[in-house]
Amino acid sequence: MHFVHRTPVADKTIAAIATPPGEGGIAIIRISGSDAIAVAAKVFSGPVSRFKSHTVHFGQTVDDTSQKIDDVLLLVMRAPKSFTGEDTVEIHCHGGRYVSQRVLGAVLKAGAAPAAPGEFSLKAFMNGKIDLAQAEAIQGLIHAKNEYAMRAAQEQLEGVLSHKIRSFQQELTKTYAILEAWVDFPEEDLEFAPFGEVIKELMGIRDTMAKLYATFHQGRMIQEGVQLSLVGSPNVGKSSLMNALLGHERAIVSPIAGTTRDLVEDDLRLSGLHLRLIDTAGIRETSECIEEEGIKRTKKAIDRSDLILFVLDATQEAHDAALIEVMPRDRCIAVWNKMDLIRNRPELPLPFTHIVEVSATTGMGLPTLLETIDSIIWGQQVSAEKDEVMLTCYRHKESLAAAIQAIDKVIQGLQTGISAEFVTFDMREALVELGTIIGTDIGEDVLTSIFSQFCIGK
Ligand SMILES: Nc1nc2c(ncn2[C@@H]2O[C@H](COP(=O)(O)OP(=O)(O)OP(=O)(O)O)[C@@H](O)[C@H]2O)c(=O)[nH]1
Ligand SMILES: [Mg+2]
Repeated sequence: MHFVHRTPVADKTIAAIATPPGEGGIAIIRISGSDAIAVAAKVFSGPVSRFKSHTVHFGQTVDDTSQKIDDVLLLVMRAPKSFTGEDTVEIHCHGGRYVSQRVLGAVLKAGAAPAAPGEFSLKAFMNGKIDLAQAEAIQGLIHAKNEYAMRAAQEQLEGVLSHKIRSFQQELTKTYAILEAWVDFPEEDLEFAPFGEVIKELMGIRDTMAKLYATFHQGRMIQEGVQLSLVGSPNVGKSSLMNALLGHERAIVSPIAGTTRDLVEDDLRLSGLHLRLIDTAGIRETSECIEEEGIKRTKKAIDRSDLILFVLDATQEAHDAALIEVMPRDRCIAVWNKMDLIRNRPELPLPFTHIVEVSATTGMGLPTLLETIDSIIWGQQVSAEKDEVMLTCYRHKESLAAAIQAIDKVIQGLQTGISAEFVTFDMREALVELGTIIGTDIGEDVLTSIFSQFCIGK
């Protein structure tokens, strides 16, 4: 079993503009590698090689003809106390695109290679400063759209997820060793590890892993936002409700049934979360091709929605029973609209847990609707565990699922008395899958694909 990082890539001094493109107060050019100090010395007016680690210096950057480019601040961070674990120099220049490109140009001319996307983080990973899950958390942090996404990414960066994965690895390794002993000494009476105990232990670990797995849906919603679709028959007031929730006239509203033909999308923030609202075409039997296409899109939107507001017109007696039937019950709120026009809504039994009465016109009932949305997103079980570590990355989820599956096979194998060799094979599989999450057992191709999704300069 090898839980060690691979050997670092061939040492190469790299440089990139680490700040976003465009104009700003300052831009930062980052240089990392064993030649970082020497490269910086060639483009800076002061004696960089004599600068102490973690100090800041004012001076000028110059090109290879000693022409001044810009007044800058230069930061030196010597190995191993830097993000990458290598000698690192940061040059803070004025934030114009041209100025920063000129400084970077001088740095490259002085001997640094242009950094590939994510190469600084890759170096940090290769040098053992962070593991893979932590490296990915940096991306999560950069792309965080809300408070929860930021917190989840920070926890992952601090190693909370990695710690959990490592504890799974450690516990499974113990069992793996016992299984190996069974393979090597099948005739021995292994009293130190009764069969039933081993199975019980494995089931316990499996359950904890499954709990972590279950956080993915929540984690993804936090990370990417919640998709919320407004669905219903024509003219029930879906577009009106969309506009009322947004607080502005986003979608066209009219008394003509079939007004909305395409999906209309907009963003809404709700208690720190990012909601993607989608207004859809009213669903009804139709022979008109444009409307038919709209309805097809509506059905797709239902499939990819985290939550659906199923809107019903409270002034109508007849409702589409077939539509009610196909609504996914576990993620649907029935919304009786136009309650300003009548006193009591129809006595229609609906198969949904959440039923709310509103008026898109007067705004009545909207606060209750928002509270209901909020409570479903956070769910009873989740609000209690808001601080628990959460899976936010698809790659981690896939690996964890594969690990759980492998453990299931181990448990099954033990229960049916399959040969110990097969069981240890599956056990090894589970450990490898866990390893891929934090990067202890991972191929170069996977690494390249992960880090290439990073921004240049990170
Ligand atoms: N009185 C009242 N009228 C409403 C309310 N909500 C919507 N309406 C009216 O109902 C009609 C249809 O509203 P829309 O929002 O266009 O309905 P829709 O569900 O988007 O309709 P389609 O896009 O055709 O499927 C419009 O005339 C709205 O003004 C409400 O809460 N109260
Ligand atoms: Mg509409």
